[in-house]
Amino acid sequence: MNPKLMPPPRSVGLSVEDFKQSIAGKLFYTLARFPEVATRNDVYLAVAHAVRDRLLERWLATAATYRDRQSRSVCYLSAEFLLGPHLGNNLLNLGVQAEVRQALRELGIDLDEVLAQEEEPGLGNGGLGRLAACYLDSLATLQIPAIGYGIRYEFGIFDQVIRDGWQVELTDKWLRLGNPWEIPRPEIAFEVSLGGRTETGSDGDGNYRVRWIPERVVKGVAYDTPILGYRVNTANLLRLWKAEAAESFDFEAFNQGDYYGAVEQKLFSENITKVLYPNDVALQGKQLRLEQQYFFVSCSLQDMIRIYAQSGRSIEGFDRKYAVQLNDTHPAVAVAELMRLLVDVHGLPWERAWRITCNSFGYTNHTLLPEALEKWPLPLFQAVLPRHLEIIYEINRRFLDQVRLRWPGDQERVARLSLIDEGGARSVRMAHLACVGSHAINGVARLHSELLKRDLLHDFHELWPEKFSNQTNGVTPRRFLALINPGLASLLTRVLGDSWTRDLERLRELEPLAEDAAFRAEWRAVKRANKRALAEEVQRRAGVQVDPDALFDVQVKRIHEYKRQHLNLLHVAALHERLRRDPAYAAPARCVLLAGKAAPGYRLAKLIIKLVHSVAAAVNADPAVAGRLRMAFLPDYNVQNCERIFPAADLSEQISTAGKEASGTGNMKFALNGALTIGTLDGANVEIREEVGAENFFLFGLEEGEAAQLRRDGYRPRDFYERDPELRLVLDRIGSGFYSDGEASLFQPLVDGLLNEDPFLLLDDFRSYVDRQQEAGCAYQDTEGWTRMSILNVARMGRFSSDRAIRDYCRDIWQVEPQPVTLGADAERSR
Ligand code: F58
Repeated sequence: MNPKLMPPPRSVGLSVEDFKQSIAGKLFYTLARFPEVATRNDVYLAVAHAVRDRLLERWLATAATYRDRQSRSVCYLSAEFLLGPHLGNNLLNLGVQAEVRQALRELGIDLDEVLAQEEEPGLGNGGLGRLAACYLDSLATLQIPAIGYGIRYEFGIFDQVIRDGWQVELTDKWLRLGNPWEIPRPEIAFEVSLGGRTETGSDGDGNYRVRWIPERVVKGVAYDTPILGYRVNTANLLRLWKAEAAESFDFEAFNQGDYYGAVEQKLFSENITKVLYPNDVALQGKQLRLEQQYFFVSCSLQDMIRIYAQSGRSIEGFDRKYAVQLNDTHPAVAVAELMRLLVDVHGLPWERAWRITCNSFGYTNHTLLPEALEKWPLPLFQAVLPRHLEIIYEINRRFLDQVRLRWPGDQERVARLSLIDEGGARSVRMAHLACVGSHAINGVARLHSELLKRDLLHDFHELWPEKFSNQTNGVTPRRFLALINPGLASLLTRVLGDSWTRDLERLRELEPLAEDAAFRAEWRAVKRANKRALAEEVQRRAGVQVDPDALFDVQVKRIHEYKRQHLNLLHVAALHERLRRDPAYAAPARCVLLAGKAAPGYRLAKLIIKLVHSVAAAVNADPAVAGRLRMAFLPDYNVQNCERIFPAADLSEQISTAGKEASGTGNMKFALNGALTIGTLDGANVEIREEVGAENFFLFGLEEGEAAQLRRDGYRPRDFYERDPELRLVLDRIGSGFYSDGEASLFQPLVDGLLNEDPFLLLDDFRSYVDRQQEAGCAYQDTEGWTRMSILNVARMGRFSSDRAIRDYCRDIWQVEPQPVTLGADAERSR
């Protein structure tokens, strides 16, 4: 760069005065607004742009550092990144919260109002997308060269509103008021082919070549968002692709002057990145979804090759330059696409291309549920990606030769391992493609990784045990503690210093303080203030008044049968009845809170939301339990709304059927904010309980092995109903219209499902759950004891930082090293 064109350092300084000047300047020169007519959104945009300038400086320095050092980089391929609001997080990571608050105060503006103005990018469904966002935060904080690659959906996860207790979905128009955090890069664009057919022939040297003659071509344009690490100069890149019509595609020739046809083509092209599929588990084989996956994967791989080519090195070193991680199977078509690029486009022989491909990829599995495993019907795959299907057949042919060598004559094994499912309607198994094309395969919690090896990927594990590892999930302590719980954060910093934000194991030094009565009182005061803030929000957003001194019993996550929100409801109904019958019943006042979205086509999940509202209405209106039991559903659970929830919870509900939740990450966010867990031995709960100590965790329910045994023996849920009068009473009530103004049929499908099949074993676990809930209630009444447990929970959560997870990925799978970034001397001086 011409040094005369460098921005003057003061324009990106970090003092109060610098920010005042920048914000006023942005309002005028970027947004073209006089202060008198500026709306709240204008002010938000001005602040965001001022902060973004500071990120850009670090981002450019980071890019220059990586380029000069030719660093090995992580490329994290994910169809979802659930980032949450940027502004607050960037202020925290930049270390300028106080300065910007002060600058705004001097300008007569309240920072909290500005923060509330931001519309979050909801480009993910839940845990998987949020994990990707936590990992980006940790990669930048640990100064690891990394690029996140994904899709710039025009409409993210729908907004949830509740009408008459039912979920209604509204489109998420998150870009409506502009997105100041992204930088469009029209010059970084790639063509992506779709459909058509292939032709074989030979090149000038007589080599066999395949040519793909596509039916359609779309263009992917890069939109970049800087991801700043915590108190470091590293700002990594999140590059999301938007689909546009390809200019080079000759519409005139194809459409013979059909102008409207050409415009229609444009619309079809843009459709690819229009909307996020809002399903959290069950996948439908929709053509557009396959197109989305291929589109972003192809753009990303072409971009990696472009960046690498700038170093002037040969494509053969691709796998030394990049560690490419597949976040579940959604980007797994990358295995075939990299082969196509290396063989068809760059002319490498198959064997060399295959070695590069396998060395490059790692695959993370996030689910064991059969309905979530991606399979594409062959005719659909053939229609969208004809060349890739050929490549997959060739990968499969060579792979199955290996299988036959290892297990001669074992035809069943061959059928089980094949990339093609031949049973019924034939389909491509994406998890198998990911396993065969990766050198590393991991689950996301210890139990999950064991079950992967034992069940879902058993044959792959027998074949390649060395590929498998476990990488237990983690969450970023910056957003999920420092940012959302400033009260607790400042207490921690006062007693531990501030290093815990980067070294979460430091929390262990809290342990002795659990015995300090004065500290416990401070701890409670923080929790109490957080509960008061949540109580106000519950009143405002759900219209339910709750007492901040009650036990806050909270379950927030996607609504799904395996997560068993309805088990929670069975407990509430049981507790309701106990309190009605026995006014002296020994239990603290309890406030049960739920939140979460249901997939729009998932009828039973939507019925569970309706039941939450119906039970809440009955409980909240019953004078017999006034002041003792309350219940509310907070609509539109998202990253922003969780901010008030985790810091205020006393009891965290992690009650999935053992063996069904791969890890969970909400469980970590609650515990890190001082909630105790009531939970099953599922996902990462197992490891959380190990860390915090069995005596500080309310365990209930069958273990995974017992659940499997019960199913094998023939599970009869109705026996439990008949044997347990309390269970019978609550199920009868739900099924008889007690909670639905006498409309008995409303919840009948739910009750029938439980009595006849109960695939998630609620009725079996009900008794132990209710008993543990009662214990938790009693424990809460021992205020000092509860506080002690809360402190110990937080003190022992260090392991669940996403920093630990990322360090482990770097060591075990990626082999990448930190590359610290320094800012130019001028910029350093302006700090
Ligand atoms: C989640 N998966 C797991 N999938 O359910 C959870 O246990 C785990 O903690 C988390 O991943 C992170 O590892 C999940 O969120 C999705 O949302 C997919 C989105 C795309 C369609 C299929 C589900």
